[in-house]
Amino acid sequence: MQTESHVLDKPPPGAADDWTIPQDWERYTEEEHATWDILFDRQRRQLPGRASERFLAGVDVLKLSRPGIPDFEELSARLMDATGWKVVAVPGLVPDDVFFDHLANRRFVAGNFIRRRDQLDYLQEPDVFHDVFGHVPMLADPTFADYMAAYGRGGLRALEFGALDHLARLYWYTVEFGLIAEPDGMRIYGSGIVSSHGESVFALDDPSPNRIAFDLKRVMRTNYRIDDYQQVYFVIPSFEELLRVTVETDFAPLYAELERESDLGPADVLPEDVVLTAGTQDYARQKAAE
Ligand code: HBI
Ligand code: FE
Repeated sequence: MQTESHVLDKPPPGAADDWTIPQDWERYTEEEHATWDILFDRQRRQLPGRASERFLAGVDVLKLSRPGIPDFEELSARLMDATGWKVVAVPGLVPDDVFFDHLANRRFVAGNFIRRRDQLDYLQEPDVFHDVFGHVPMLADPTFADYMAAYGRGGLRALEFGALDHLARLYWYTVEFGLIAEPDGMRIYGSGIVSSHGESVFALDDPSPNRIAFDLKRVMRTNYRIDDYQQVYFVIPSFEELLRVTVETDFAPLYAELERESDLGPADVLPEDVVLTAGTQDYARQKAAE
C-alpha cells in the first residue's frame, strides 16, 4: 500500500525471521503507560453509542490485571480463549507477505511503541494504541476473527496474482475505516476510526464524507487517502455478511475485471451506488484550499 516506503526489506537487528520482537513490557516508562491511559479513557467515554456493539463487547478483553499498556502475554491468553488469536510485537510496518502470513495464522502484529504526548491525535505509523485498542476488540469477536484470518489467506493469494493494491483497499475500507448499519443506527468499527478521537465523531456526524453501502468490487476499485479523514466510508449490513461475501467470492475473475477498469477517487459516486448519506465534501475542499 502507500506506506511501503517505511518498510525495511529484512528484519532489523534483534527481530526474529518472522519479524517479531519481544514486547519488553518492563521497559515502558510511567509516562508511556499514562499516555495509554489518557487515550483509553478518552475513547472509552466517547465510543458508547458510536462504536458497534460488537466492538464495545470486545473492549472487555483489554481489561487486564493492571492499567497502562497491555502486556501482550496476558492479552494474548485472553484473546486465545475468545477466538484463538494472539498478539505479537513487531518494530513497525512489516512487509506484506509477512503481515498476511501472521494474519492467516491468527497472529496480529502490533507495534510495541506508543506515540509521544505531543502526538495524541495524529501519527503516521501504527503504534500500540492503534494496533491494540483499535484492532484487538474486534479480534475478540468470533465472526470478525474469522474474517481477518480469511483476509490473511486472501492476501497471500493476491500477492501471487499481483493484485495487492486492490485487496489492500478492502482492508482499508473495512478493517481500518469500516462502518456498520446496526438496528439502532450507523456505527463505527474500523480500527483507524475507533482509535481516533477526531474521526470517531467525524465518520458518523460530519456532513462532508459520503457513506455508501458496501459492495466488494466497488470498494476494491476505490483509492484511499492515508493522511487525513476519509472522504468516503463504506457501510456493511453485518459482520456475518462481510465474512460470507469474502469467503464465497472467487477473487481471481474479480481481479481480472478490476485490471480492466479505471480506479475511482475517494469522492466519486457511481449511479449504481447505494448512497446512505451524500457528502458535501466541504471538509476535504477546505483542507485542499489551505
Ligand atoms: N505491518 N505492522 C504492520 N501493520 C499493518 O497494518 C500492515 C503491515 N504491513 C503491511 C500491511 N499492513 C498491508 O499489507 C495491509 O494493510 C494490506
Ligand atoms: Fe490498523
